[in-house]
Amino acid sequence: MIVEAEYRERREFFSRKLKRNSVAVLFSSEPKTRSNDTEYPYRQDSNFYYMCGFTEDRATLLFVKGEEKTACYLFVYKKDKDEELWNGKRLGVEQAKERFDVDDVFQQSELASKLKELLVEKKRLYYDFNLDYSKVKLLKRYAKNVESFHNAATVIEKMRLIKSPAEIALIKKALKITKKAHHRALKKVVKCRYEYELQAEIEYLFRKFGAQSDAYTSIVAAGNNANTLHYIQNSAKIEKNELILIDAGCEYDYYASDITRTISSSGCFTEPQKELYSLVLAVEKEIITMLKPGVLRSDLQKRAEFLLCSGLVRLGILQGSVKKLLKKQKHKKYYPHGIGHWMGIDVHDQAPYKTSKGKEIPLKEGMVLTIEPGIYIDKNDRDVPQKYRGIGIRIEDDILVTSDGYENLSKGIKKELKEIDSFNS
Ligand SMILES: [Mn+2]
Repeated sequence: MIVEAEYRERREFFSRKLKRNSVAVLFSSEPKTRSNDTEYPYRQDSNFYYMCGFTEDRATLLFVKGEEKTACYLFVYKKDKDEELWNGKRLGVEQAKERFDVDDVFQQSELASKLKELLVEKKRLYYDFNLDYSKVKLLKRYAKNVESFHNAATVIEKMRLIKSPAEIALIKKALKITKKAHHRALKKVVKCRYEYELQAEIEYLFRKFGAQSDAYTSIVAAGNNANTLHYIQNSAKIEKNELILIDAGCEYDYYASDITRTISSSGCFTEPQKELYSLVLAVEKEIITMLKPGVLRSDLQKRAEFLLCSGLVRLGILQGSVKKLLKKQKHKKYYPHGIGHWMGIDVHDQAPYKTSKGKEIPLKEGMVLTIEPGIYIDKNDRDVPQKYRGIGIRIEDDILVTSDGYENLSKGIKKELKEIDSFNS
């Protein structure tokens, strides 16, 4: 759990980053219609959540900075008996005043007049440049005297790069549940006839152990389906002796986990499957050991590509000198994606990879990223020995960068061949 004192610290840090004579506005996300009068489950805007932890819609955070001091106001939707009958209790102004350590709390209906009053005298306006057009229009209507516009999201997303101990604890909690789910998949796989049955086994455990949802749509891809990188239909029949790529992680209290394991439908790997799997696993393990402060993600990418390409040559999938193959990007056909991404409130955490000057940001203590090499060989790829066709493998873990190295937060989710091969026999 993240306590109010930590949210307050974040708001104070954000305030210090604001230029003098400015207003910053952060909106809650809009409910999204699924059809007619039915909505998708509501999820708070990630940056808004990061700044206050408030999960209601129709809320706004407003920062007003003068020459030095900054005031922070929260706007919340009013308590309304009729609305609460349908959609549940709201906090309302009075309780929000008790819960949030802000300078004042108002009703959301007062926002427009407050903005109008404040923006007459302030020169700078911060808001999320990805904001819905309707809200941008509202802001611009009152911003006639504003001289410059700044992206509030850029400031917050930079803060989100480094995770606090409380955030890491939540990611660990999410991973604890995700671990159980992947182990259940391993146990149930031979009994599942369709990909969705396996998906159900995994997601059953997400909910059973209190995760609010998945952190992204689960990928359960049997056989050649694993070669479609974002395969989410999960509708195909599972055949005997196929590998099944499972990319699934739960979200717990707004924090993601992101784990991929590749297991066998029959519980036993064939020789060619073992060869490819061992290669991907060896690469994944070596890249993880490289993690420490100062390292660049592009170095990890290069090393992973070198190792995978060398392995593909060794197995006779690529021919020629590794150096030349890499130069001509021949390996990209079998490993077309990145080595990993930031993770946190979002599974692909909205945090920068480069500085404002375009320089790559090196790893620092407190960052959390995934490491996820893979090999994908299409069933119709005639350039590859028959025995390897139709196999897609990815192995992914979630890693915390520590002061002198790394901590594998998803350690213990089985991935060694001896742990997952013949698991059922
Ligand atoms: Mn990932």
